[in-house]
Amino acid sequence: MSRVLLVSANTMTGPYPVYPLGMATVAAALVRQGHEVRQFDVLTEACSVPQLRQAVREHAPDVIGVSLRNLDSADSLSAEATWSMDSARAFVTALRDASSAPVVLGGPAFSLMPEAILDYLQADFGVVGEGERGVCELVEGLSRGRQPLPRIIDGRATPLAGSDIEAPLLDSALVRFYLDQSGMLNLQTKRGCPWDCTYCSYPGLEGRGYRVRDPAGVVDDLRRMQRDHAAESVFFTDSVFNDRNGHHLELAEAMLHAGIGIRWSAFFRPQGISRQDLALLKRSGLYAMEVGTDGATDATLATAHKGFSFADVLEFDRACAAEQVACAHFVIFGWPGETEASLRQGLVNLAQLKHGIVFAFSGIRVLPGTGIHAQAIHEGVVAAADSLLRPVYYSSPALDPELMNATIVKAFGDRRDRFFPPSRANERLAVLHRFGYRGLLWDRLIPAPHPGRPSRGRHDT
Ligand code: B12
Repeated sequence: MSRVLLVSANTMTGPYPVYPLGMATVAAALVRQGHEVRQFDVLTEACSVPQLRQAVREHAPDVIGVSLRNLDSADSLSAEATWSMDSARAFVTALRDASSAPVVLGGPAFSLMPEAILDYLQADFGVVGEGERGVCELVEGLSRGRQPLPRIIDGRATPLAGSDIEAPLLDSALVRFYLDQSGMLNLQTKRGCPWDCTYCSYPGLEGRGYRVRDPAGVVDDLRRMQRDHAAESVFFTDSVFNDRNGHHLELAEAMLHAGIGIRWSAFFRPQGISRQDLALLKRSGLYAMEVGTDGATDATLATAHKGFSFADVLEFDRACAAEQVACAHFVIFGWPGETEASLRQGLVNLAQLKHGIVFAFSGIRVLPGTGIHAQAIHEGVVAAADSLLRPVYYSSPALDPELMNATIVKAFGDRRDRFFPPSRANERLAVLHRFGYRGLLWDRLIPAPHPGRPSRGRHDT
């Protein structure tokens, strides 16, 4: 048995503070193997280095694991200000000062550029991709003095079956903090993403094949969240919730059958979802959808390899309006080949969305191994050897970024349901938060229906 201190180093609070689910999942795997685990979240401790040192003194760990969730905001207009690797380095330095235990890194940010982050943070080991097996292997190897241990273990090499995905080990003190801050917990119902969107890191992080959890297991976790923590709302963190095989519908049926009654939200793909599907999902507790629309014209959707057209997006919008489910479209401008004409067409297209909020991004965060990365190297935007640790953005050379940004600002005007840059929404959400509202909050910004249209009903969060 080893003593393991896990540290979530995430300091970001926008759009709301997110429960450190990765750390909780790794904690569950370690506890199952008989290790003694303490979970420390820098955010709940006001990012205080002295508190971190005290946790090290109290727990006297044999191994320290640090979970790295975000590199930066992935929004070109706020990325530098939100770059998280310096604060993560300060936490690792503090851990090293306070303890001689080896430091193991993991988490989605780490997995995107492991070598560069391991070097920058001066840590000892890292696990890329899913962490359950890798972290247990390392902790056991270290306790047995096994030599040499690999500096980086690739957790994706031997992926867990869906049925073996751990239920997270939630920490009551952390749960209280996050329920107070955001009113919501989170849970993963499957891993993997089969889509091929050119900018996206998700298939690289979780693999391309779906690995689905048994709906009964998910229902058990939800029940535990209700029973032990009085949770009323949850975000399913799957890369894309509506999968082609209908697992999401089976899960909705299971939640309904079990009478769970928890309110939930997730990421959706705006395609292949009928009104009946939406009605079922809504009956099971769905109240709002975050939609990976990404492109605003057929041309940019094709460049992004989204596999759907803007007509699909409009059909999805109509279904959401008819079923009264709030949705937020995340849209990027600046795709390869984007011109002033395609930008203007995209803005006209977005104006046709009657029911949803739009968050628009300017340029695309270049992440290793993505199609946009190859394009950026090809166009000389980045050197092939660039680690991409510091935020780098791709934006079409055929469109001046300042003109693009000014055109988006003008098109959105003072609409309450259009946000550019996306960080503008955080200010609005913070106001709602101060008034005591909890939840996603953007769903409260959808304008009331016009007279003569059917009423939407309230989306209580
Ligand atoms: C769901 C999600 C969201 C939801 C979260 C909702 C919620 N209530 O939880 C929302 C929409 C709010 C969101 C927001 C943001 N997100 Co997000 N999100 C995700 C997503 C899809 C899943 C994250 C998740 O929970 N996975 C499930 C858990 C169980 O997995 P995990 O954390 O990866 O943990 C596993 C491993 O990483 C590893 N591990 C984790 N910790 C540790 C520790 C150790 C020691 C070890 C060994 C292993 C290990 O083991 C775990 C179990 O296998 C990922 C992409 C992806 N597919 O991973 C992006 C992702 C994490 N998000 C990202 C970003 C950028 C953001 C935002 C900054 C965007 C923005 N501008 O608002 C914000 C930040 C929010 C915040 N306050 O921190 C980036 C982060 C990397 C980067 N580019 O910087 C990702 C990777 C997507 C991307 N663009 O590449 N996000």
